[in-house]
Formats: sequence, structure tokens, C-alpha cells
Amino acid sequence: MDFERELSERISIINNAIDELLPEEAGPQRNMLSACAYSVRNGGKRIRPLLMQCAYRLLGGGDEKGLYPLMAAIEMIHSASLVHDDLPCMDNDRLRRGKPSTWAKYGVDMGTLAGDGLLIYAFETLSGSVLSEAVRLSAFRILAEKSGVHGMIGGQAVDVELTGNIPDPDTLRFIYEKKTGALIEAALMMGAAAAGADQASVSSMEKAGRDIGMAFQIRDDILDVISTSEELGKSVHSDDRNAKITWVSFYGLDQSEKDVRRYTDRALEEIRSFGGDLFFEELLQRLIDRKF
Ligand code: GRG
Repeated sequence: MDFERELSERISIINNAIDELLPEEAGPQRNMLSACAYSVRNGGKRIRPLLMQCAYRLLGGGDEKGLYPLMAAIEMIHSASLVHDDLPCMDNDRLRRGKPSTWAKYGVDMGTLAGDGLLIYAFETLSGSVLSEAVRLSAFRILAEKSGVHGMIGGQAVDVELTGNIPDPDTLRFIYEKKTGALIEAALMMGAAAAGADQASVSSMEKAGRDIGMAFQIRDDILDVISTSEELGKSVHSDDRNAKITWVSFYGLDQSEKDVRRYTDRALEEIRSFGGDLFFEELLQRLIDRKF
């Protein structure tokens, strides 16, 4: 398998699906709609839709047309979270993916509304899938739970509240599992549910997602310390600037690198228990030392 080629083909399919499913930039509210499109189109790695598709294929999913709205929906939620995370009241970042962050380009008012808009439009998009009503409902519920008050937003709330303080290890882990892990869990669970997998397999994907999320967020912390703004396309040392205790400041760089490996290995084990998938496994391996 030519991983690079396969990856770029899959990303291009995802980007086309997203393009088609974004709301038209028209009408009196077109400025906000164009802020929505700017936030989503602005070149992310598309990790969450890729993981969703990997789980779908691993669990025997067939024709992928019905999955596209689910893939677009999770990327809309992810983009909404980045848009809000960059706002002056949160991380106050002007740079995202090498370009002005949404609020820096459209203003705080439109930036806030674009995040709100994407968050809700994600569910409108998902509900238009041709998948069966039962599967759509289950995907809807997973996405709502994992991105909501007991998931990503819950984790972000604790993260914001503890800024400037030293969290205990359990709280630090809670923040990581929720603010980053929950949406990755959702991606894998939705892929499994769309493939018609049973509850045990969906739970297994949730477990793998939790480990991938931990590895992903710890790698994010490492990059914030060791990378450059040019390479990352966003500001570096932002955790330090925002007085945030991270895995790296808590456990040190060496231990953090070991933990990324350890969490990834555990996720790989879970995936291999379903027979494995070369692309899926390679994707996880590459996330270990991703550069951005
Ligand atoms: C409005 C849905 C909504 C949420 C508000 C702001 C917030 C609550 C949550 C933010 C959570 C957050 C930013 C967690 C960090 C997750 C993370 C590591 C993001 C980077 O993801 P990548 O590397 O980004 O996949 P790209 O740019 O590749 O898409």
C-alpha cells in the first residue's frame, strides 16, 4: 500500500464531501456563512473523518455515500471548537493553520457566530444522510454526547477554569479525555455504528478512541514546546503564555513521548482484535511523531 497516495486520495474525497455539504454563502447572513466556510475549508488534517472512515471499513461498512454527511458533520464540530478556542476570551490566538484565525479575519462577533453556526449545522448535515433512521439517530446521539456538556465542552470548561492552577493527575486526564479524546471517540463510534456494528464493537471503538485522543493531545502539547510557528501554522508556546499546565509541564518531555507511544500501542491492540487494517494502523503510527 502506498500510504501517502491513499491518504491524499481519502483527504480529497473528504474535502469534496465537506465542500458540497457546507451551506451556500448567500443571503443577508452571507458574511457569517463565509466565516463558517473559511473555518472548515482552511486545510485541517481531517483526522476525525479519516478515523471515522477507518472504523467504518474495519467493521465491514459498505457503500460510503451515507457516511459523507457524518464525516462532514464531525469536521464542522471540530472546526467550531477551534474557532471558539481561538477567541480572545479563550486562547486569544490570531493564527490557525497558517492563516488568520476566524475571529482575526471576520471579527469576534462573526467568529463567535460562525462557531455557533457550524455547531448546529453539523447536526442538520448529519440528519440529511441516506443511512437508516436508526443509524442516524445513533450517530446523532454519539456526536451530541461526545461534543457536548459531558464531552468536549465539559473538558474545555475544566481546562479554562483551571488556567493558572496546577490540576491533580486525574483532573488533567479528565481534561484530555474530554476536550480532545471525546470527539475522536465519537469519530470511531460513529464509523462503527454506521457500519451496523453491535454495541460491544462500538464500545471497543470508544476505548480505542480514548487512547488515540490521549496520544493525540499529548503530542499536541509536545509540539507546542518543540515546534515552530511556521511548521505548526499556529502560535507556539501558547500553553505557557496562557499559564496552562500540560502533560509536558506535568510529566516532562521524555515521559510524554513514552506516553504517546503507550496510548497508541494500546489503541493498535484494540484495532488488531478486529483483524486490523493496514491504513488504519499506519495512520496511528504516523500520528505518534506528527510534525503539525
Ligand atoms: C463550540 C463545539 C464548540 C466547542 C466549544 C472551545 C471548545 C468548546 C473546545 C475546544 C477543544 C479543543 C480545541 C481541544 C483541542 C483539540 C486539538 C488537539 C485540536 C487540534 O486538532 P487537529 O490537529 O487540527 O486535528 P487540524 O488543524 O489538523 O484540524
